Amino acid sequence: MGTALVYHEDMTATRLLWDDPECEIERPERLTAALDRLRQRGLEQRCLRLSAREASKEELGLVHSPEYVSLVRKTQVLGEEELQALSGQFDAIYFHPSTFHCARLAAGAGLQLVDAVLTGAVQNGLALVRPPGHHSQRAAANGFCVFNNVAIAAAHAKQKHGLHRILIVDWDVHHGQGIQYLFEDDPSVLYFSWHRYEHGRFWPFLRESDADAVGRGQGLGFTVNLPWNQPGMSCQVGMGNADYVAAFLHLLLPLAFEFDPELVLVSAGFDSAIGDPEGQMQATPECFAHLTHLLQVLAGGRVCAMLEGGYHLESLAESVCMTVQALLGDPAPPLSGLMVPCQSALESIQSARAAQAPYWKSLQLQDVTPVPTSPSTHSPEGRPPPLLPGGPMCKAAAPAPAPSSLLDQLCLCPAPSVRTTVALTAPDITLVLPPDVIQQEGSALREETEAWARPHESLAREEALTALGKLLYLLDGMLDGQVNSGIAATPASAAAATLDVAIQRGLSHGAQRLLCVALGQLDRPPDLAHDGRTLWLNIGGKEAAALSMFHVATPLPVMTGGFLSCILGLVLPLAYGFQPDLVLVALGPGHGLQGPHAALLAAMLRGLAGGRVLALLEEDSTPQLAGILARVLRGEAPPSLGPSSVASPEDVQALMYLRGQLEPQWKMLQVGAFTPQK
Ligand code: X5A
Ligand code: ZN
Repeated sequence: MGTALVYHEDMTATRLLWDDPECEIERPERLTAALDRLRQRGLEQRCLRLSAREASKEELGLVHSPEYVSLVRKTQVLGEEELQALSGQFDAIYFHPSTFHCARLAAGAGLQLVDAVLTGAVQNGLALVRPPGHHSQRAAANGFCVFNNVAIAAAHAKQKHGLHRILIVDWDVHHGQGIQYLFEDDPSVLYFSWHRYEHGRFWPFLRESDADAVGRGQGLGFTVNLPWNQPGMSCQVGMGNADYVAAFLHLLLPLAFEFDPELVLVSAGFDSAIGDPEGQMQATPECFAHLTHLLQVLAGGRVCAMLEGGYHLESLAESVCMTVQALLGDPAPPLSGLMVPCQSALESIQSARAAQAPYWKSLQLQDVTPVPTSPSTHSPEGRPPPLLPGGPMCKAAAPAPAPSSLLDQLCLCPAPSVRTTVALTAPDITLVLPPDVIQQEGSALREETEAWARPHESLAREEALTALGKLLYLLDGMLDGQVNSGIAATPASAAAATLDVAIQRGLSHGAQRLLCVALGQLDRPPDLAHDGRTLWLNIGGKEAAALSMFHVATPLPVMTGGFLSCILGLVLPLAYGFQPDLVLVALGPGHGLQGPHAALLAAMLRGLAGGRVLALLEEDSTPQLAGILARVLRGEAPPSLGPSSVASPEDVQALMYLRGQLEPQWKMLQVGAFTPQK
């Protein structure tokens, strides 16, 4: 569907005309550096270029007072001294004769982006703008911000497009207090901001930036603040990749899914990236690909990002590229560094969760349910006692229309750039693997397939052998980097054996760490080595059990809410902690997953291993299921799940139990600073 890039070179005009050490970092090169890098990387060329227009007086009036707008208008004709005097009336602000024009273009760029996305012209996009917006208030400029670009875009989306639920994610390192003030009593706008806070000792030094500011009146619970405080001994410098991902998994995303936004606006400041003089944080540019990727599972992928801060030109340019790459659907590069959130970050996440818990069902059960303790689980291999009764019954799948003909061909779809994907039933098949590559008697692949199949009785049949041959061909393509992800079909009777071979083959052909997410009745292959190279996660086990830190089983959650907490609270924290270089996701017998749930799982797992995800489906899966998986693996957004139900008490218990078992080894599972008692 496409990604818009909204820009106008006039926005490079505004600049600081006098000496002001606080403001000098907000300079024109910020835009040119970002744009040049996008061109160099060939990313700009892949976007739909839109030229920014000026926002009208009425549009600015959606959030600003007429008096303030005319005050800014008058700066066009002021001399340098008058400009400086007026600037001095605001905190961290400079005006330039071009400021009014630039600020109207910046706000207009956001409006064009929102219009392009909401009319369906594009799926998502980025507006590269100056001056930034999120500190600006109804009648005040603040923190380099003149008009509140993102707030105007949100108000416009409500007024002109009739939206009822808009999520604003402010990942700039400063608190967007301007956005908070404008929507604090409005339940139709959920505002999330993380920010350097240091217990109030960091600019803008506001009490209302703390986690206990949660909105007011009808808007209670629709303001979410995550203040980063001075990191302690465990992390000397600022927050890093693990802290950011943990904040998304354990705080933002549970609320966002419950909110079910129709549109996501991002106050995309990159002063939260490594190297920035303001933020002093540690997150690498790749992290912004992950954050963007994670947001794309919301609102049917309608994500509009608008530049806010970001003052280290190199870090800014790289981070902008990562964001645009993710918007284009390219897989995110793996995150570097140990994925262990620091203590101070966990404390912040915990206090924000506690402050929000009264307003969000997705946070309630989890934090009040005591963690079940188990007497015999001190050794990681020690089997915990059975805790839960049998998993929920899976609904029998509806009879599939003429399945074998659809799932019978293996199709390779080498897309441009990195996002090469293999699929079975994608509507846009570009290359079909000739069946004789696999079936030819005496061909190398045929012989290898037979060798792999030999130990498995269930792989003796010709159909099973052919399916295995296709899968191995596909897996090789992925391991050599020719294709990025894929879907392979297996006969139901051979699901376990095929998966077993896929794991062995992956490990013997270059995968260092292989994550296997097995849905339904699939047991861990008995001959699989316990060497820490494979993380086996079965969703659909009879009971929650952590047989080792690399062998985890949990029942299939019954409700959407339970499914989401399983993905966000268990699967992704383990996956991000493990840092696999290959992911297998197998929908085995009785997996019971509906298309949208399977799509969400696949879409989110695509954030791991550079998007190297191989999905194994049963041959008689519906073509709809195969199609939807093919699309998300190619980078399309999964459909939104709609309003989510609450997790069942059993699902919450299973999650809490596993968290208690696994937290000591898998630190990404932690949702708070206080480890549950053992
Ligand atoms: C948009 C933005 C920061 C202002 C910092 C003033 N503003 N010390 O990042
Ligand atoms: Zn900032």
